[in-house]
Amino acid sequence: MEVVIEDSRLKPILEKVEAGQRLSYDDGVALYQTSDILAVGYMANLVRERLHGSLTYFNVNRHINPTDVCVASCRLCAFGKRVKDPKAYTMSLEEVWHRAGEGWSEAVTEFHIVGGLHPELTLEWYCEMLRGLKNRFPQVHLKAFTMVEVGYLAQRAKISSREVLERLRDAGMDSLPGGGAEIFCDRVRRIICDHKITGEQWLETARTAHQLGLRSNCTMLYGHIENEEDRADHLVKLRELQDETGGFVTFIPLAFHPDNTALRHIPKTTGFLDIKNIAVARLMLDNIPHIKAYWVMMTPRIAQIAQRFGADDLDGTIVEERIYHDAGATTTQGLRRGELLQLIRKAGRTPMERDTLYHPVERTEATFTVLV
Ligand code: V47
Repeated sequence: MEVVIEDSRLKPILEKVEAGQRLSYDDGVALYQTSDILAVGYMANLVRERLHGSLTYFNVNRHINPTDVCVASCRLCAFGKRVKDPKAYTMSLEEVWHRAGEGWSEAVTEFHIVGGLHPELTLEWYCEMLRGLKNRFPQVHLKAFTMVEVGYLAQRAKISSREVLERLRDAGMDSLPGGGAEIFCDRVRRIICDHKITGEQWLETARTAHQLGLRSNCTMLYGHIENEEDRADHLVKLRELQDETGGFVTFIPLAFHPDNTALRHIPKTTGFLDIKNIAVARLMLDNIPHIKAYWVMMTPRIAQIAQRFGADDLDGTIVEERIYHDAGATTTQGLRRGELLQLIRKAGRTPMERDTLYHPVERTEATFTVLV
């Protein structure tokens, strides 16, 4: 098929994509700089269809955020609260277990568990939470704790991140979500999240998790004060680690939501930038199997279009989302399984329900079987 390329800088990139060759950091910058979204999308779709054909994956999951108390006070975040803030909350273990059971009729296959950096909750408390969830919901995959939470628990318990990961794994943690990576560039990190672990530490913790046999996701926060070079650098660093460990399952580009944050003067991202980030990620991350268009963050409408611009996943039913809604997300809190199916089918894609590690899930009414 003859592709119309408006931006001549993209021609050598198209040749590489057609030949299945790896793109360079400079190619990444050029892709971020161009306005030729159709050419970028054409290339990303080519790669996406090579990998996944017409399938779009989704899962039936539930988010659980046990606490919003956080010592980090990141400028990018509207979710974290000071321990003395009257609006802050921390669930008891019983509440976490009870909350997990709500919405059970949809036969959840994954709990996605993340929270703030609480100065008093101990590693043992988190292990108890995981054990309690596994006892009550043995068939549900526990995708829990960002690399940032792992780093903080290690600091507080005065043990290594490796030991924390081992303890959490032994208590029932099955994999880790991709949050907290933000953008690896120190200059930007100092402004948007200066009290968090460094980019290097995030990568090192992910490396350790993968060495222990745990899989994880990865993310990049865009649309704040980063530039195109910072984004290309972030993707190349993830790609390098993936060459080494093979432990990343899915990449999720996260659009910055400014409301109620210390960076509220920054305008919201546009649909154009959101789609571009999906497509460039698909092209640069040739060794990460899945690119997720997280519908909460990009809206179901844009996440649906993204299925033709490089994405092969929409995330899941979620049920109750706090991090983005505290920062001004206007999307609904959760979607029903049927709504996800409809979005995917109307994009001309074939829906495939998956578990966290992309095993197909087969359903009869409210029961399910993971086909391993
Ligand atoms: O770690 C925080 C980001 C992340 C804001 O692994 C913000 O499957 C935008 O990581 N505006 C949490 N972003 C979400 C996340 C995630 C979501 C869905 C699926 C998966 C997965 C992971 O959201 C945080 C931080 O990077 N974040 N505040 C904000 N105001």
